[in-house]
Amino acid sequence: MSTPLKNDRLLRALRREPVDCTPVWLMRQAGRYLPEYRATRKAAGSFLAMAKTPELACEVTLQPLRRFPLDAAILFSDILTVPDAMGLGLYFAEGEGPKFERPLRSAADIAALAVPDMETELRYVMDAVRLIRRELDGAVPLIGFSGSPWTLACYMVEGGGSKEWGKVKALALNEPAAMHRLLDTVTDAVIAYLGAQRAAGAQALQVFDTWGGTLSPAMYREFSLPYLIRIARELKSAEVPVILFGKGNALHLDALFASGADAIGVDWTVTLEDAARRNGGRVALQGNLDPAMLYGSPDAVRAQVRAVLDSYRDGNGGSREGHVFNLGHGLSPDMNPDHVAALVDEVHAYSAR
Ligand code: 1CP
Repeated sequence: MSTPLKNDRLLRALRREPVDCTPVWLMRQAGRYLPEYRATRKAAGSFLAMAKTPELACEVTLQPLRRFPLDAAILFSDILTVPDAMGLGLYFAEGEGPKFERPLRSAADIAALAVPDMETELRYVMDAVRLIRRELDGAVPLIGFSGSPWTLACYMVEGGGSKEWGKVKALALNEPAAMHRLLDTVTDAVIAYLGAQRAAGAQALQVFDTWGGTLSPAMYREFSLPYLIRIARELKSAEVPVILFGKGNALHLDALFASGADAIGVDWTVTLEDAARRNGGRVALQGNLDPAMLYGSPDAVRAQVRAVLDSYRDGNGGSREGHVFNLGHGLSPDMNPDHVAALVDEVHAYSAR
């Protein structure tokens, strides 16, 4: 368990310590853009069978690392495992994305929710973390993750993905006490879930607030931010850094920098120069290449990578320390693995000091 890391760039950058080059990992680095992922998924029969079988989750976690010299592995799982374990019944309708059999429909549904037991109901996740750590054998750190309370509540109330998130926003407006009760229970579950992943061997933790940016500023400050802050504070530790990623969080960076998290992940709607300047060296920054840039040629991808690296340096007093390179959101199934290879190579080559 305590094998020293052969590559600790990610953890050093998250602590804002010097590194030989900027570390890089990619959101959804395991996924359908890789033919080997599609083959494993086909053999498993479904996404959920893959996620719930530790050997398969381990296999797909390691697939992108065999292709690219990435500086971290991210647990292959999903944010919706937690509501599934809370009894909502996660399933995937073919070609439709995740859905719940029993979405939350009333204050009574919310009052009946309980924090699941991590080593029974979510044991398959913890077993996957332990197995991946063993298989990685210290090559790179393993990142564990969870959805943010607001983002999980979105799916739990809607029963699936949505364009408008009308049901969950109506609940927040019409029954704010019930909404806060839901967010409180989910926050307890997220803290227990991330704490259990850490105990099982996760070496960094990321919270995905994918839908926080759909809220108006006042609603974000009421329904997303306070719960992110509670997670960051309660999981604060010297060894295992916490990254808060939020799509569309640019408006709230000052509050996030003061949240207690070790690092803030940003999307591409803010320049890293601006974000780094506002940060003033308080936390590490992660991001923020627009994933659509991967549709460009490998040379175009390389130029965009250099621009992101330089933007961070320009806002950080001329220094590249404290930056973890990533996309501003996840890779898509139709992206070309050769372009991903160019991205990873350029990050390391151009940022080498
Ligand atoms: O068909 C398939 O093979 C399933 C596609 C898929 C994959 C590859 C889903 C269903 N989940 C995942 C894996 C996944 N999900 C990871 C693996 C680790 C990695 O990054 O390599 C992670 C971190 C997630 C997290 C996740 N799931 C988020 C937050 C991050 C983000 O992308 O914003 C969200 C919102 C989900 C919900 C979800 N699960 C799956 C899909 C297709 C979705 C999105 C649905 C929607 O758009 O509402």
